[in-house]
Amino acid sequence: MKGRLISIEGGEGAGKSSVMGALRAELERRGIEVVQAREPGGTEAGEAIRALLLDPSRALSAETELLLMFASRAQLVRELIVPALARGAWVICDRFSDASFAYQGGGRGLDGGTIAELERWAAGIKPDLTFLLDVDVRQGHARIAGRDGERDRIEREREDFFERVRATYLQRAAQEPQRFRIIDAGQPSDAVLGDVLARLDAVLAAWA
Ligand code: Z5A
Repeated sequence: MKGRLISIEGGEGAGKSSVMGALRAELERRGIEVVQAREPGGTEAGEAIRALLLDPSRALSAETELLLMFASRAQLVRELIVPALARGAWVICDRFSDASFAYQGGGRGLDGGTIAELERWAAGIKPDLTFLLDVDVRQGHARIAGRDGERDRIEREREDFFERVRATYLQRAAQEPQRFRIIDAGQPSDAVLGDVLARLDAVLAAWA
């Protein structure tokens, strides 16, 4: 593969949207073709799966939820990510497989070995670089509390669920320090974006 895959992870209200925008602008400034995606979703089939996954009126088992996350991912990888990487584009993805380890593994308590097997079989690729936007659960929640519209199926989970999600993300980052960059996302936006771009600069220098 000629391109690179960069994922952005974190809990609710971590600020992934603005980080995605800043990364895209910086990479394009350097003359790199950027393709942006989100999970679950990012393809026509994936967006249909997303609607099912987030619909608060659905009662899904944890196993169904996990399989649907990977169904969406399998489609995204084959339809969008691999073709983009093959032609040399860089893909920045709002969440990838680490989210399944964090939410379905840490949050729901599903077996990490099963998730790793699905990652190998259904996704087949891992990000080259992952920014983990780490924010206190209550602080992140407060940021999105004022949003219009009802909360989706996963946002309705209790605080302890999101504490386990956060802990699992941090555990994964500790296990793979060469891939992860942990960003203190509790800071004001300007500081968060500054940290992300500084870390990106260092990684690009190492990859050059
Ligand atoms: N999920 C899963 O369970 N398993 C999987 O494998 C995958 C996903 C791939 C996707 O829904 C849900 O699916 C998600 C995980 C689960 N569920 N949850 N909960 P989504 O894409 O709709 O949800 P999200 O990814 O959590 O998005 P979010 O809550 O919107 O988070 P965000 O994108 O990081 O937030 P934001 O839109 O960038 O910022 C939120 C607000 O905070 C906004 O008003 C900003 O202006 C404000 N903000 C951001 N940064 C700051 C700072 N630094 N200071 C002050 N205010 C800030």
